[in-house]
Amino acid sequence: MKFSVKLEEIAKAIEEMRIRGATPIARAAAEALIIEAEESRASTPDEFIKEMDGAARRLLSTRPTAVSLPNAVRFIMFRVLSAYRRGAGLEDLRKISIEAGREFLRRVDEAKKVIAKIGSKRIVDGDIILTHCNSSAVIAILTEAKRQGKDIKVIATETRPKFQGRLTAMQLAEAGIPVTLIVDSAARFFMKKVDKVFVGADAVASNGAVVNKIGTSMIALAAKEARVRVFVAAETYKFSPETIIGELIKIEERSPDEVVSKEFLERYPLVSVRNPSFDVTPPDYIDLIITEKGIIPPQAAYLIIQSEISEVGYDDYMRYTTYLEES
Ligand code: RI2
Repeated sequence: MKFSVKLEEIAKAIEEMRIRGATPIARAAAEALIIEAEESRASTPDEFIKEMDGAARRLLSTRPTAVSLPNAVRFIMFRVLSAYRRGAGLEDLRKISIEAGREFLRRVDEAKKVIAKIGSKRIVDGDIILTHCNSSAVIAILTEAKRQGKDIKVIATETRPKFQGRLTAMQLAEAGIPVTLIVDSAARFFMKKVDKVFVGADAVASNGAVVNKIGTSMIALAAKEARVRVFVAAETYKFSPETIIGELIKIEERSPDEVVSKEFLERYPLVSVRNPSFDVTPPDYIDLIITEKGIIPPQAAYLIIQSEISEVGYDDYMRYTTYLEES
């Protein structure tokens, strides 16, 4: 076996969406790599790297769209691989992996707090806010606004086919925020009553396009028509470095079983089902992106990616991806 049973369990949970949401997925990946390093029985640096690499690849194979996942893996693996190339010993490699994982988790938690603070400033007393799917970043912003004493109401789409909108409704209700749950196709019907749209992101491209739960782009379209502003809450680790060299973000397509039963499809062989999990909202339909580094217009996404990369240097940042492609 190339990696541990525990890592396989986490990978399966991500695949089956028992762990879901771009940030929880990234956190789980970092935690999985920490556990792998802590519990590794490798007896040489080569063995250790092989095991960590196997673990990283398994995690990367789980869900293709949320860029937070490869960014988490890359954050840890390029540090480990750089140390390996410098000739670090087994215990140093283990320590570096664990420390890098913990550092990533610290950044994630800090980013969430800062985004909640910055985002909540955009909400005023009496706002009716529409949200789609279940974004932990958006929930953090809304609950922070409530904590500040702002009287807000939320309209939450149920988010077919997995109904993550019900989670949103539950979480907001628990925070004391009144929520109206609507079917996805009612978004335009209610848009006249909405003051602001807040959604999360699974990935942000260098041109400011936002990849988020399927249906987001239709909501953004309806919001533009109704002159309602659209805010996207996205930590900087959701920005895709590959998009600056023209790579496209892969849109996950999930099983038809999430939409209709197997029996239905067997009974009607002429019926097929398509189930893309995400869509792309062009930058023209987004007013602002809220990151932990500040609020930016979508057109400034390129600068966020550049500053992320320049923290460590482009070559190092890309090294792990290149490494994967080479081997
Ligand atoms: P946070 C989710 O994807 C939704 O699309 C949500 O908007 C996005 O991740 C961001 O979530 P899925 O895993 O990182 O439900 O803000 O397919 O929690």
